[in-house]
Amino acid sequence: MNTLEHPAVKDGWFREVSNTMWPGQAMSLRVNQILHVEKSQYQDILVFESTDYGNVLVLDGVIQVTERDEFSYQEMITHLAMMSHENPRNVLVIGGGDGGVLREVVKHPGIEKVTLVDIDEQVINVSKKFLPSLAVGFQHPKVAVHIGDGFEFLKRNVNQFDVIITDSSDPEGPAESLFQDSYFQLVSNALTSNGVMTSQGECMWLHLPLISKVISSCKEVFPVASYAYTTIPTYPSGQIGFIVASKNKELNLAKPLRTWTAAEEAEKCRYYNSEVHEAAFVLPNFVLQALKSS
Ligand code: SPM
Repeated sequence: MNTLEHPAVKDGWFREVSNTMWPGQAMSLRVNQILHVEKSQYQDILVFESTDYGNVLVLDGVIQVTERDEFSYQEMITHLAMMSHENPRNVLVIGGGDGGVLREVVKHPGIEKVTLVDIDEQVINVSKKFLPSLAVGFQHPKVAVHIGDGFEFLKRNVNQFDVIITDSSDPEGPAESLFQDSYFQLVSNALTSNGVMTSQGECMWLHLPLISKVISSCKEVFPVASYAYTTIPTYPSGQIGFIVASKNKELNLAKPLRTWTAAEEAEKCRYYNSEVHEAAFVLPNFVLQALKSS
């Protein structure tokens, strides 16, 4: 009999509460069984099987992925950047320990190397066990894994990567440094001349001051930077954004430089296509207004 317990699971429901990041609201998912509970060196790790969203990975009480809707986030954070570069060969993923972004990057046949840097090896191990459809990304022969701090890794790598994807958790916890001004300078230094980056960019319904600050930091470093977003039912308010920026000053981020055929799009992706790429940069007025000063 499974006797695992976790403080965020009560009466058969998981509840995602954060009084600082999304006060007064909480996403709940019905739990079939708790699969894994652990305190790693960096964070609290919970994996449970839900009744309707497949297996769910939770770090420090915050949903990172569910098997049912993860494709929306992983495809968008990856292909918004990859399709904005003419020929991405060397790619860096910071965070992304579940492997889902790797799975998406290697859908581009021109890839020569993908390096993933995650601080917490236990997230990778747990994902390999409980999220095999994401962790399949680790099996690709062009993938190299480095366990360590992404911020420190960037300091040692200059002018190396065509695309850098920062698939982080939220700024409260081990990912805090990945939202700082100095982080984006390091990302820029590590990119090649027309390099492109995407970063987990938080929710426009909840975090506009943070988004505005991050866009403003990126605009100091990159000639083009913008906010784009996707819909996803299990992130707070059903929406999450991406900070997209490039060293290519001619680039219109909202027009992909490369496109797949409709047949390729249908075969490779469940969410991303070239029209969704363009639409992701169309922002409502309250967001435009808030980002005006950034
Ligand atoms: N590969 C997927 C990892 C998920 N990384 C992003 C997780 C964000 C979770 N918090 C969302 C809160 C939005 N404000």
